Amino acid sequence: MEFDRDEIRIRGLRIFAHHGVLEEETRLGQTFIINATLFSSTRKSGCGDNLEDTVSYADVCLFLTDYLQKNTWKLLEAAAEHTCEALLLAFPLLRQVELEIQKPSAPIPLPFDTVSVCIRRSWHKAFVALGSNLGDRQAYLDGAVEALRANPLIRVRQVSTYLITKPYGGVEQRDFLNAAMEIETLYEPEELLDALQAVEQTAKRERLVHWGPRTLDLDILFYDDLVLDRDRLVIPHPDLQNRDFVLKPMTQLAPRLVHPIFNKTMQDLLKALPDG
Ligand code: PH2
Ligand code: MG
Ligand code: MG
Repeated sequence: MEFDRDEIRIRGLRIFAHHGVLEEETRLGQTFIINATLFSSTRKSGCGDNLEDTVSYADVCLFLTDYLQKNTWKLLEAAAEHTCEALLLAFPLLRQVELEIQKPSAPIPLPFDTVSVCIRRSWHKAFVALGSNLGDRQAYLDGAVEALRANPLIRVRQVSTYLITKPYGGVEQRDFLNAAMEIETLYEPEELLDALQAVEQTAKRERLVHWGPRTLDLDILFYDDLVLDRDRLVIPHPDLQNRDFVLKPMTQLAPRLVHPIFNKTMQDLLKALPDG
């Protein structure tokens, strides 16, 4: 990870394509100029001198040309967004990409050099808590892991063991089965929440009692080292430091992961619990 800030740079790649809002742009086409910065560790390929250990800039140029010629978008924003995602999915060693798409012949009746959109997109590391205390609890957790594995924008890296835990929070209910998982994702935090809630829905999750029984509960614990407080979503999960059913599986997955607010590792937070 330390060397993921290494950069492989592509400058001035010219691609004739058909993106644009105006009808004549999509009909006639024009030249687009691409600048791309590929963030990927070059340590291994630098020391070993093997092409298989790096992202080939030639392959990326061919991919960009093919992808931007096969598709048409009205907006440069859409072309850039889709192209970044396609690159990050197609090149496994690519952690992050910065992509600029210039349109030097854009239909603007004024003298100008170029217009462009430049965006940066990357894989994010997140941890998700899983819980169930209704029906076939193991089948609900298995199904959730499977559903997330099937989503191309999520890569499941690790799943903890499943733990039977006493209900926490004062509501009388059946014991839970709990776990945690480490993922990499191209989703932004709220998009990840939407994806998790869609999986909860497939388990027929009904929100009847706050903190009450549920077939499937999927909560975002951490997202990179982000601290976020929005109406729908608080990251890190605001109560995880009090929950052994979260800290135990997290200690399996990432014992030395540091909580970005408390500055304590998962194993230290677990030890600090009353019966930890
Ligand atoms: N989830 C809750 C409330 N209480 N208790 C356990 N043991 N496990 C849970 O996942 C859990 C809970 C609200 O999400
Ligand atoms: Mg929960
Ligand atoms: Mg929840």
